[in-house]
Formats: sequence, structure tokens, C-alpha cells
Amino acid sequence: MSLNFSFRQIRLLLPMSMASSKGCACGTQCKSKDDEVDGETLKTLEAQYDALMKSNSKSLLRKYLTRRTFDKLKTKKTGSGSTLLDCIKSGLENHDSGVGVYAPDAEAYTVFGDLFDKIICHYHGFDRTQRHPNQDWGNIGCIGDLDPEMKYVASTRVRCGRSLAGYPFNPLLTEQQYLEMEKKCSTVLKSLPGEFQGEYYPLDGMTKDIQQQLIDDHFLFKEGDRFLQSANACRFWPKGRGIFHNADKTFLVWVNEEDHLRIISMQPGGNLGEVYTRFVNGVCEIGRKITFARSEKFGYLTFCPTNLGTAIRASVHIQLPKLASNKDELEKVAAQYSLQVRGTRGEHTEAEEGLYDISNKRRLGLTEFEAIKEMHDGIKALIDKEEKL
Ligand code: ADP
Ligand code: DAR
Repeated sequence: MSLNFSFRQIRLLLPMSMASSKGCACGTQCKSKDDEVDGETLKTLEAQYDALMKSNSKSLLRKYLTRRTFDKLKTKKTGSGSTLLDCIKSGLENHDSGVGVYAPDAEAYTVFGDLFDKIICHYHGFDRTQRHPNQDWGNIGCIGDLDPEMKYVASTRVRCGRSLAGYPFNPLLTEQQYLEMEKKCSTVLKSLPGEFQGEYYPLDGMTKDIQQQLIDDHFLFKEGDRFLQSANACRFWPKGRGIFHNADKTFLVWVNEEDHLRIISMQPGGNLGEVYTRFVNGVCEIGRKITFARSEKFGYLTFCPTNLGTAIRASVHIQLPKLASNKDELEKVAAQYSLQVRGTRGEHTEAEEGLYDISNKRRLGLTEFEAIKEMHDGIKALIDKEEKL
């Protein structure tokens, strides 16, 4: 059995006299002030920060964690006890991260705001004086089919992340909390009416064959993401994790992967209007029974800052043989429409047989409808360009 404890858990398990020791070499249990970060954590931060700054990492962590910001934040803690190390451990251990940070709890976005705000501004174009707009699903009926002749789009998916109010994020969750959240969420999901009716399948006890088939069919999250593992997001795995889906697998919910919930609507073809309608109705049904964590400034709160705000990623699996003959060119054109290009199996994967996952990049500082419209207009533009080549 592997022991799964984050730095904070170990501190919490120690008797108070030791937990608050300064880690004095002399072995006496010097009592340190509660708001001081323990010596072991500081030592790890200093060593790994130096290594990151000497590397050729292109992560936003390396770009924005200047020495001055590092020195200012390294001794800070949130009320739940999370430290700068809890926030940046993934980026310290994976220099090939694109971003490199996660929030161990909601308060980290404020306590470590000197770092998070710069990364959020870079990723979303959202500066620290802004406030995320109120939720607005928009005029759903005006969103149609991206590819009515079914020439390019294999399938369409809209997902959002949601966090349960009152719970921290992965690095601070206890095994008990994972199980408690799974129980709460699965009970609500199994009570969904109409087209959302379905079954919850815990990962704990799921056969490897069924799990792999769900992953291969793009319904279930992959396992072993090293970025999440480094962020202490996979402790007690697979306990408290699972997937809910309706009979047609057009409405699915992931429980306790990267976020507490990932709510997904998807179907073959390019009918974004149908996918979005189902998505909105499903999110609202769940939101009637579960209180989501939301802040004035950042909208819906998520583990990763790239998912804040609407937390929506609307994507197509699409083949654009001419445009994609040069991937760099495809990414350049996509970026003009604030679109992000992923591989066939999602993030950190490559395209298979020219099938790309293309989605909106921005999720924060715009409404739900604007995020969907940005993806809609971008995909339409890419198809238009493909037609003209
Ligand atoms: P997320 O969408 O939650 O950010 P990933 O990028 O890892 O996470 O994608 C998760 C899964 O969803 C992957 O298997 C990916 O292939 C699948 N997926 C994403 N977009 C689509 C789509 N439009 N059609 C079918 N599967 C999709
Ligand atoms: N792999 C991490 C996270 C990037 C955003 N994707 C998320 N949150 N799934 C990185 O820093 O590259």
C-alpha cells in the first residue's frame, strides 16, 4: 500500500510540538509561529526554484515567478495551511509544463495572487482589476451546426469544471473527503431526470478493460497525468473517483479527477447547438442540488487557473487535411481565433490520423455564451479557410 500524503498532511499528522517545529538541526522542538512555513518546505522550494530558473523551461511559472515574487511568497500560508510549494510543485518537477501552477485551495488565488494574477492575465488576457461577468448562457437557440454537410467535424463536446463549495482542492483533500464528495455527487447524479438519467461507475473496482475502453472512446479521463501527480492531485487514487453517464453517453460527469466535477455534453457530428443545449440544461439540473464554489473576481473556481471563470472548454474533433498539413501553421491560424489545438486524446497527446481536438482557449473574463460563440466562430473560420485552400 503506498502512503499518499502531501507535505501539509504530514505536518498535520505530526504532534503539534513537532508539526510546528522549525525543523531545528539541534533536534529540540522549537515552536514556530503558525504562519511560518517549515524548514523542510523552504529548503525544497529554494533548491527546486534554482533548478527551474537554470532550466530552459517555457512555463508561465518560470516566466512570472521572479526572485522578488518568490521571496515574498515562499513564507506565506493560506488559512488551510497550503504553501507556495503546494501551488508550484507540478511546475518545479515538470519543466515542460505549459503553465506549472495549481491552486491547493480557493484562498491560494488571493494569498499567492502576486503569482497567480500574472499567469491568469497572460493566459486569459484578464488583469487583476477585472471582475468575471455574471453567468449568461445567452440565446442558446442561435447556435447551430458547425458542419451540416459532415465533411470535417467528427464530434463535438462542451465541458465545464465545477468545485463543491466548502471543500479544498486536490492537494488538501483527505481520503475521507474524497469519499464524502463522491457519495454526495453520485447520489445527486443518479437522481437526474429525463435525458440525463444514468448510472455512476466508481473507478475503484472498475475492470481495466472497461476503464480502457471508456478512455479509448474519449468518455473517461486518462490516468497517470504526471503534471497532476506532481501536484498531489492523485493521492488515494482510485478512491473517490468515477464517471457518471446517461445511456447514450451524450451526458457524462467525471468525479474528482483534476476538478471535483467535470460536466460534459458530447455527440458525433458538428451540431454545437444540440450539445450546448444539453450541456446548459444538465449543468443547471446539477446546480439545483449542489452548491458550486464561485467568486466575484474569478467566477467558478477550479484547481487549475486555466479553467477559472466559465470553466468551459468547447471542442470539436476535426480533420482539416490541407490546413493541418503543417501543424505549426494550424496552431498559428487557430491562435488568431483564440483557439487551442490538442491531440486526438486530449491534452498532452498528438493527433492520430490527422484528427485534432480544437477548442476555445479563453474561459475567464467572458460569459458562457461568449466562450461558446468564440469557439463557434473560430471553427467556422477554420473550415472556411480549409474550403478555400
Ligand atoms: P478536458 O477536455 O477535460 O480539458 P482533455 O483535453 O484531456 O480534458 O480531453 C478529455 C477527453 O475528451 C479526451 O479523451 C479527448 O479526446 C476527449 N475529447 C475532447 N474533445 C472531444 C470531442 N470534440 N469529441 C470527442 N472527444 C473529445
Ligand atoms: N499540464 C499543466 C496544466 C495545463 C492546463 N491544463 C489543465 N489544467 N488540465 C501544465 O502546466 O502544462
